[in-house]
Amino acid sequence: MINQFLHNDTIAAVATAAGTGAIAVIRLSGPEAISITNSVFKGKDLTQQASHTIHFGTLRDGDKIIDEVLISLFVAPHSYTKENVVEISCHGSDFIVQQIMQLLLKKGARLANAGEFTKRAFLNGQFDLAQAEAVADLIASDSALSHEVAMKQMRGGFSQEIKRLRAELVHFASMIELELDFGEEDVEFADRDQLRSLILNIQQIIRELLKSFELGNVIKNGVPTVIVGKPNAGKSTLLNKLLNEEKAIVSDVPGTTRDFIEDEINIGGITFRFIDTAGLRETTDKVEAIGVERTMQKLSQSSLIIYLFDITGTTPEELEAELEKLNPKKLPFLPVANKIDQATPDQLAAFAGMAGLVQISAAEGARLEELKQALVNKVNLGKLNTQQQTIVTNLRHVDSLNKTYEALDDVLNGLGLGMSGDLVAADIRRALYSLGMITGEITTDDLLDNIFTKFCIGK
Ligand SMILES: Nc1nc2c(ncn2[C@@H]2O[C@H](COP(=O)(O)OP(=O)(O)OP(=O)(O)O)[C@@H](O)[C@H]2O)c(=O)[nH]1
Ligand SMILES: [Mg+2]
Repeated sequence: MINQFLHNDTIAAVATAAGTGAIAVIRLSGPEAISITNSVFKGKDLTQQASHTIHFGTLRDGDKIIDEVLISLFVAPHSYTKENVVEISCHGSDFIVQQIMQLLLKKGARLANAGEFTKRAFLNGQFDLAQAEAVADLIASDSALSHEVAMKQMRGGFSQEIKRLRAELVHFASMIELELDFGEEDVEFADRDQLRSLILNIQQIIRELLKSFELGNVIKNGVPTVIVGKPNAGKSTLLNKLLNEEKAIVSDVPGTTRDFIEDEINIGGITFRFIDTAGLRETTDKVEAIGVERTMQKLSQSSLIIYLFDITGTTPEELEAELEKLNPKKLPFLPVANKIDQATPDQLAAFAGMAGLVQISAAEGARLEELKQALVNKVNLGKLNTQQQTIVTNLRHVDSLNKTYEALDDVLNGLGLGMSGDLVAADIRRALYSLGMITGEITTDDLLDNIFTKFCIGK
């Protein structure tokens, strides 16, 4: 599918983030990328230069010099998009960048849409759809693990696995379709037992991939960790300490926090999304009551609960009862005793033997490292081997895998009932269709729009 003229317009966009920086990069892609740049460039004749070369010169609007720049040339098909690509490195002022952009648009370039460079790269066969999506994940990656998983997907690990499954199914689909050509003669080219065991095998692999999404989701989106407890337990104080920022209001008035407040931090390579909530109590205050309601909602949506209590005002029995009441669904939780700085030796001793309990002073920031370690242990990514295991991180892929699985169930049922080849073939094709959606062998305009508009402009 290599065809540099698949798109006949030339797109341009700023590839670096807005704001003042040392340099900024403007990128062009399309048949006229080099000639348009050349028309405003004073230096060597860019149309005569080899691919992968860099040229110093000035960009001019008529006689006016806009900037001194470096031009990187990538001649089709040896570029990210497989089209002619130019990258202009200019000085990082928004004003200069806008002047250059206007000049390029005046000379015939079109402003690129979000993700359009990567979309062109995909359409021109540079990589498949799952790899293109990984480019966005890579840009968004904010922890060692999310980076590692995105990098692996971008380099094609996940795609290989899907393509292998698909190729095996294609083989059977074509054998069955061959039978259909023979019509009356009652031949079986596709060995039904072999087909059945292949499908069971593929389903097993799909189950593992789907299971990996639990982790994949954590890696990509972080672990939603809700901090709950009675009013004045010190929840907001703890949130602020964890974030190292005065994010939530702290006061000695019980019922200070009404809405939930959340932010992310990275602990030991894992992103935790901490959510501070309104303290739990019966209240007649209308606003606070809504806050408590929301706390209960957040509680059911989170993956991990920190139950924070004031050790100076709580007995072990009260704690047990509270946890029982709060967590009927038995979500993973971490009981945390706060205000040990003010606790009497008796109060500390009362909780000393309690398994899994962490004791801290949020106000003094004491023993926070222990708390962090306990959080990491709870998520337990220790078992994870990101090197070997393929991890699904994308909801769209999960959806396609589920649909594939269902279609394969139908194939198995069909085989069990001795259904005719054309019906079995139709179910296999349905499975192929869903699998093909992942890597982009099958695409629709809507699907592509959906994926690429989530990219930033210039990528
Ligand atoms: N001595 C001591 N006081 C603390 C500690 N942590 C919090 N406090 C105090 O406890 C009071 C309540 O703290 P907050 O963080 O507002 O408590 P909260 O759990 O968010 O309370 P609500 O938002 O009302 O539910 C404040 O006066 C804090 O300074 C601690 O570790 N030791
Ligand atoms: Mg609070």
